[in-house]
Amino acid sequence: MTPTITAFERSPDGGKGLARDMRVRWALEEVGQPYEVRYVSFAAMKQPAHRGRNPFGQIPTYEDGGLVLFESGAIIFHIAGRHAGLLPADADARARAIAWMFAAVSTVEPPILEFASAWLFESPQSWAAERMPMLEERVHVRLRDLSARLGEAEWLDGNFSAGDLMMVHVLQRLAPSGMLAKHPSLAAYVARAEARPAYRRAFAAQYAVNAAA
Ligand code: GTB
Repeated sequence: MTPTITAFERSPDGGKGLARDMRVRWALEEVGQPYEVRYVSFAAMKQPAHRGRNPFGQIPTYEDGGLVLFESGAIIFHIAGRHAGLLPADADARARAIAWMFAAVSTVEPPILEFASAWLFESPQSWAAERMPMLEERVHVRLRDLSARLGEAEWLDGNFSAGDLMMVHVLQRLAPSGMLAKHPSLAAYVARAEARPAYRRAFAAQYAVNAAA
């Protein structure tokens, strides 16, 4: 059965890969699984039909037969569990790759989201200029540690995995800020991932829809 995912009818970034359906498209491309996309407007996301897929009224979601999933990390974990290519066969290596998936969403992403939200929405506030350096430094702390662990390696733990996929997409959220450039090994890590054919196909698919809108 061909799975169906949901994505923004019109992505606020114009389809430049920042919305989280990109993670799911990318994972599906990595494993060679064709998929269909149901495009939803902001209004439709909050309607009962979509809340049945995601109680928080958000994208992405994933449907396959009777299975309906939300949360990009859970969706990627599900895809990686059912197809070869995103998680190692060796049990210990698999556990480490899964740890990187969690690290991406629960250790690295929170300060990035805090920073990105402040940058986008709080700048008119009188206190914003005082708060931003603190938020920026919290991001740099994580990036320095991640960069130290990555070292000269191509990927976080052996071959490219779902852990890299999640981490790269989390880091890409910093692209508009230019902060990643201060960590050249991470910038190169992201660029390596973006050069993957599966990433390029996923990006092109998301971009095409938004360019046509
Ligand atoms: N934890 C959930 C997951 O990982 O699946 C978070 C899902 C989520 O944040 N979804 C966002 C959403 O549906 C889209 S991805 N927002 C609509 C709403 O809440 O009403 C976040 C996102 C949106 C837009 C950009 N952008 O344009 O740059 C980047 C990221």
